[in-house]
Amino acid sequence: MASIEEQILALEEEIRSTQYNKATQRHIGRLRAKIAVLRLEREARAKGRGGAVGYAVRKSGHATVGLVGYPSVGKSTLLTRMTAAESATGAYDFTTVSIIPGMLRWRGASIQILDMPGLVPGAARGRGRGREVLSVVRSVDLVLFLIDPDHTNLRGLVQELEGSGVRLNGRPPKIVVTPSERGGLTISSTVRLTHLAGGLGTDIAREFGMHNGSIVFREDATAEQMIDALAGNRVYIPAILAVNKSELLGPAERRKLAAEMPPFVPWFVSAKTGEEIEELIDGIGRALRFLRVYVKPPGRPPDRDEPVILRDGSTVADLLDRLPVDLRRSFRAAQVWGASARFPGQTVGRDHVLRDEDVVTVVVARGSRAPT
Ligand SMILES: Nc1nc2c(ncn2[C@@H]2O[C@H](COP(=O)(O)OP(=O)(O)OP(=O)(O)O)[C@@H](O)[C@H]2O)c(=O)[nH]1
Ligand SMILES: [Mg+2]
Repeated sequence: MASIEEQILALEEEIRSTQYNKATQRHIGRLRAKIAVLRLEREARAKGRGGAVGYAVRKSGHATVGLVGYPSVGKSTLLTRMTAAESATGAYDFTTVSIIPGMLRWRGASIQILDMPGLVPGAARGRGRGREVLSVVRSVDLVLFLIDPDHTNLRGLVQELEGSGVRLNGRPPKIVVTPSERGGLTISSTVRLTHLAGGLGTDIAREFGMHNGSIVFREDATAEQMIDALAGNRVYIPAILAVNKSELLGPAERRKLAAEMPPFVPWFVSAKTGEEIEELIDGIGRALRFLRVYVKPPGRPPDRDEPVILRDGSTVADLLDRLPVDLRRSFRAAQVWGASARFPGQTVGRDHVLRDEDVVTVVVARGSRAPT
């Protein structure tokens, strides 16, 4: 019996050598599902051996960014340039043996940047501390890919991340999977499924050992998306790209490189000269989609100097988590002014989704002390 690794490689080779068309769609979809299942098994075994512990990285700040790139592209030098961290840099590969955090301030938010060991091809299979690095990548809020003129294979980096269950710049598919003990399998959808026709949906569920329960599609999902929903351990992380050592590149070389990178639009930076570093920091800040929310004590103007920094999609409940505990306990409602309010001073509950620059007053239960 071939090892898990050999089985995965054989299936990947089979996919590569099969022409994709209507006749082979179902077969290829099933092969993809088999690979996904084998990868889950590989992860489970690595965990059993204690191989996927990863680094203990203490997160701090309002968001965490992971610097991902091949060895020697200048990750550590860039981190030092952007932050106050002292990260070892050297002319040799693999100077970073552990993960070095640095801190960055951007419009009132503090952003933690993690300098990680360079990724090598095969990282997802555990090469060169790859598994540890990838387990940290899974926990970041933004991936900053860094390439340089000698290491331009962005696709290779993306594939290592994808292979470990990271989905870049995407969102979870609208598929609800509910396994059960018996009763058979029902697959239903609110839209026509054009990618999973001809029994492929059932085949994929079978590969995952799902014979009972329901799978409901709320979008015209691909086989890959269905596999993601069934695997269940996917993380969805935004990503941006910078090209380091850009002082070595002329305008024509930059244009040529940029043309290979879509959908990414790279920043051309130089950790050595400082070129475009401020612009990159600004790009990082914007990609993290922070919200600044101002708390307004009743009957007084909002505190414009000290916004509460939240992330896009945050609710009143997330805001309360940042406020003193007695406010959280005696919370009765919130009043909101700004982009998220239907009218100024709208009364909302904990689930209300806030927007940037909102002003919020916490209304406390009668008898509690008014917030100060
Ligand atoms: N020309 C040029 N060299 C740079 C630049 N940034 C870094 N370097 C050099 O590139 C080499 C590698 O830099 P590091 O910062 O150690 O690279 P790294 O990506 O952290 O490497 P690992 O930690 O081994 O993965 C060093 O010799 C740096 O001086 C740059 O903008 N321009
Ligand atoms: Mg380094």
